[in-house]
Amino acid sequence: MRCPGIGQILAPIERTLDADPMAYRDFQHFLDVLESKGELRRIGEPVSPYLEITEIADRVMKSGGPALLFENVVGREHRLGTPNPRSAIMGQPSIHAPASLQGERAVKYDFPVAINTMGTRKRMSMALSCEDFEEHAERIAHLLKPDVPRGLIDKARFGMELLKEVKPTQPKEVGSGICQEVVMQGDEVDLTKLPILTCWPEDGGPFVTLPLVFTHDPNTGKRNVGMYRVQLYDRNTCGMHWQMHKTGMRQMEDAAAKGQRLEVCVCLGGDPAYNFAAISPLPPGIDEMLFAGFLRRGNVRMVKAKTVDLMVPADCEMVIEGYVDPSERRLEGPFGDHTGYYSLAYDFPVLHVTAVTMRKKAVYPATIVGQPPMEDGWMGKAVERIFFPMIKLTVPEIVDMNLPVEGGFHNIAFVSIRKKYPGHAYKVMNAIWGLGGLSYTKLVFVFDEDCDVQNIGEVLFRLGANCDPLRDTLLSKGPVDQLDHASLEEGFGGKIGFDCTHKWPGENGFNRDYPKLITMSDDVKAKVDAMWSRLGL
Ligand SMILES: Cc1cc2nc3c(=O)[nH]c(=O)nc-3n(C[C@H](O)[C@H](O)[C@H](O)COP(=O)(O)O)c2cc1C
Ligand SMILES: [Mn+2]
Repeated sequence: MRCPGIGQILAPIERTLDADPMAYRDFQHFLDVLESKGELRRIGEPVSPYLEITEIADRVMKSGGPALLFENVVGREHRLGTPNPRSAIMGQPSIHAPASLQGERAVKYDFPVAINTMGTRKRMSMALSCEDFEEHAERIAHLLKPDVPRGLIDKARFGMELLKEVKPTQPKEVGSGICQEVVMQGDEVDLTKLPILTCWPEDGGPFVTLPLVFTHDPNTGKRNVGMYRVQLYDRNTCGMHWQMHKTGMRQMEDAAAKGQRLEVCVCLGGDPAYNFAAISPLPPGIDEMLFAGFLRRGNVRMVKAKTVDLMVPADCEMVIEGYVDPSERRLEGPFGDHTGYYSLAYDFPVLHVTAVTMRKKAVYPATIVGQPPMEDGWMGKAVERIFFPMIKLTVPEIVDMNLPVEGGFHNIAFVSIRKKYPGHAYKVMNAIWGLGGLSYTKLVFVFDEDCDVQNIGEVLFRLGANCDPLRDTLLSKGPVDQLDHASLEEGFGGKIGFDCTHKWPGENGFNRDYPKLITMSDDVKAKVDAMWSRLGL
């Protein structure tokens, strides 16, 4: 009998790996799936992208309602112009929300607006092609900490599992894509034709709120994708809001050092996994499109942009191509932000648009941010859960973690730890202040492992009961979210950690007996468990 060659053994496996992903073909496929599961509502009522979509979406987001597809978007021409930096300061009248709309032309937009597509745990999970987004946390944990395989068969199986997880993640270049069915260049470019939302009354103008901003590192050529809002200034000029700590800003500075412009593609839509990849705090140098491929279990297909040397996902609804000149700045904002306040207007880089490409019958994807909870709260929760295994890799004593949605992404962290030595809580606080996106956290609360940090009632009980503010706090300082309006300076400010663990004898000057938490003994609990059904309670 002839033994099959390795090629023959691998061939069927290769075929399965190359098979079409289970992921969405494109954004409208995702909308179809949402609708078929009763998760999307079409709205035929005429509604304006100027504030009205926000008011409807805000009510629906706050009550855990469905995704919305506004099919009849009408309004007045976009109000554009130089924003007034003072208009977002409390009590100042705004020049952007004139009481009268007289004299402005009515517009019927050609594009439906989709919003709140990821606004519940279920839809955020659907956006990541899974039943619940914890599944991706488990996949990552498995990749990071595989059980050491023993024996040849186990090793081979583990190799196959690894291959299956990693192989489909490489982005793949293709010759054409729906995102370029329609191409507008030069004078044909007119972004005011898009139903870009003016979200809140004091906003400095319309803003693209779900943008996937593609750039290349001018030194290494490596791709970056970040979600940085884009303000519409006029038909082909926009504000580019990459903040001081973000990769887009780094790459623009590197381009400046080389005396170059930085080319940019702002993509909208595509598999919703791209949104998640763009906001993910990936380790430096990890390609967001590779990560998106991992999430959707199928490679992202990329096409060459028309006027810049960048690749964009073929399945996008729309692509705005252009460049940023690092020497140029323009007032950006104010913008009703995820902090729940208007972020004030500041100078930011300017995006000059060279082309807009889109599919025929494109849908415009959007979100709004504002006082939590909002749709982005679920995006943030998914980040917290999916990246938790990576945090545990560096700080393994962390048992669980909760960044409450009310604290924005950066204000508050509740962390439980397996305490093993005096001062352990302080080690963990400092670790958090040194970890990627977590480093912006202003208030860190550290608890013993038996505290359920997902339960705010328990958190408050332990905080109040175990903390002496004089002894059990640590003041520190460091980078904070650039949007934080309360910090000492823009992007820099104070931090405080609370040690809410039980104190050990001698720890940090504690020299009394520490009392025990009241709990019932196990044998009595078991006895009561056994009689419980008879008690009729
Ligand atoms: C809805 C939403 C809007 C965001 N807007 C901005 C923004 O305008 N500017 C910014 O710097 N970061 C913004 N972020 C956060 C970044 O997308 C996030 O920090 C991302 O990880 C940055 O990627 P980078 O590390 O490649 O720069 C936003 C996040 C979300 C969820
Ligand atoms: Mn990045």
